Amino acid sequence: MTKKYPYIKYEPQRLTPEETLRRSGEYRSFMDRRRTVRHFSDKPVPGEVIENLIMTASAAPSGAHKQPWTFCAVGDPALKTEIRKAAEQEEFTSYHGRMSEEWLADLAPLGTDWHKPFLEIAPWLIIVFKKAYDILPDGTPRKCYYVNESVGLACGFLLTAIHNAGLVALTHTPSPMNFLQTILGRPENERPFLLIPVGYPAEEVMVPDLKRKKAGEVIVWR
Ligand code: IYR
Repeated sequence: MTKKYPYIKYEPQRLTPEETLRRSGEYRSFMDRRRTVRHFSDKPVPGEVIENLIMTASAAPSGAHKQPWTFCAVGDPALKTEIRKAAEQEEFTSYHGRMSEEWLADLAPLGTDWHKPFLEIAPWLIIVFKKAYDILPDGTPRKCYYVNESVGLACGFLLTAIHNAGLVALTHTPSPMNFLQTILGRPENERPFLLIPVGYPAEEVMVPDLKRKKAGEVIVWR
């Protein structure tokens, strides 16, 4: 069979039903232990680890396989300080008027405010950019599809990889975050999507006492 766009053979894992049940349960417990963490250690994390995490994220599916993402890995202390200053400026304005009373009340249990020390303490900041469109080497613009869905999936892969590596992360969304495009010198087609500090957890870590929804609240069987 000749095809214009040939397929290659794929060898998926083939598990017994027992293995499938066991592994799905183990992974459920493993992921249930993941928590968003705001208290980082400044213990270094090798760039090689960060590359592994990012390339795991980059293995996510994407619309028409456009892989419409760029991950900026920031380890330079001066750049982290610059990002912290700019983020805190925006966050100060948000917490003092831009966010609604309802929003502030919803955030109260999380104990967040405009101070963002983790942006300097965490050894790495991964800034995920989404590509609104692609630019070919000759400058021609090319469309990307389902960009938010694709980049959201990549971020999900990234968070699970971080958890699997014994590291912690925070999905931080300073808003608005156009300053990241400027500070990091990214091109016009790249828009900041998520800022993810990554590192080892601090000696003592406190997290809010949140409850996850039960199966009956999130699953509808038909
Ligand atoms: N971006 C702000 C506010 C914030 C918003 C949501 I929605 C959160 O779940 C947590 C925080 C901040 O990072 O503090």
